[in-house]
Amino acid sequence: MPKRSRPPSRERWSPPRPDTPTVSRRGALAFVGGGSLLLFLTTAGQSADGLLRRTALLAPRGGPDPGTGPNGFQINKTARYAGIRTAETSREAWRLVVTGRTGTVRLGRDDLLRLPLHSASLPIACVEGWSTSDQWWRGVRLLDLAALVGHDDPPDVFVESLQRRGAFRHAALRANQVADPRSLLALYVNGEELSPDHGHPARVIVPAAPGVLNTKWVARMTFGDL
Ligand SMILES: Nc1nc2c(c(=O)[nH]1)N[C@H]1C(S)=C(S)[C@@H](COP(=O)(O)O)O[C@H]1N2
Ligand SMILES: [Mo]
Repeated sequence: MPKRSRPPSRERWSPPRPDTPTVSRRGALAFVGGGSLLLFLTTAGQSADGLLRRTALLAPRGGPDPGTGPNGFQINKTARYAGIRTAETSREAWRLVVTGRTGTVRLGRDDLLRLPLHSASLPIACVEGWSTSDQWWRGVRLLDLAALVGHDDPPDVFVESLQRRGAFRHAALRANQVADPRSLLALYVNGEELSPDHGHPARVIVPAAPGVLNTKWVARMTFGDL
């Protein structure tokens, strides 16, 4: 186990949080369509989320319909919930700080776009019990970012978000996850730039891993045991 890795199951130990507004909620509301049940659902606060997740039949999850939401599929935490400010995600302000064996590089969005871009069709599978169908991601391979800082043989990576608080603001990926050519720092999904709620300007997407490892609003990546 790498020093800083966090077991994915940690998600289950954390207290319930209000996922406001989740797409499941919106999907459910669209279905319910009005009346007192709607009022109850919108005012019940934290507990409503669990309730709505159990009424999963109301909000398509998985299967051919990826649900509704920005970029065409559902979200977990919104940018607003995570306290992400547009001033820090703008093209001018945002820099990805990548550290590894040979030092640190700072890459703006335009720098990333000059690197080879690759696509991968991958779902998001949350351990809370929902998953999307495959989404079409496009971005820079994690193994290419590792190579930029001197790791031709990809090591573990510790990924940190712009998000300042919350258990999911960082994640550790194992070397084999970094080495997978489908593992991306995604800049686009489904042919569009990532929406703020899906992690603009950049997020991690890796195959066959719990959604909690797909860190949104990435600010920093540290390769290897430093
Ligand atoms: N920074 C950050 N990244 C995050 C999270 C978060 O709360 N903060 N939630 C994670 C979890 S638990 C899941 S399931 C996915 C959901 O991605 P989506 O909201 O784009 O569907 O994002 C992951 N990345
Ligand atoms: Mo999740």
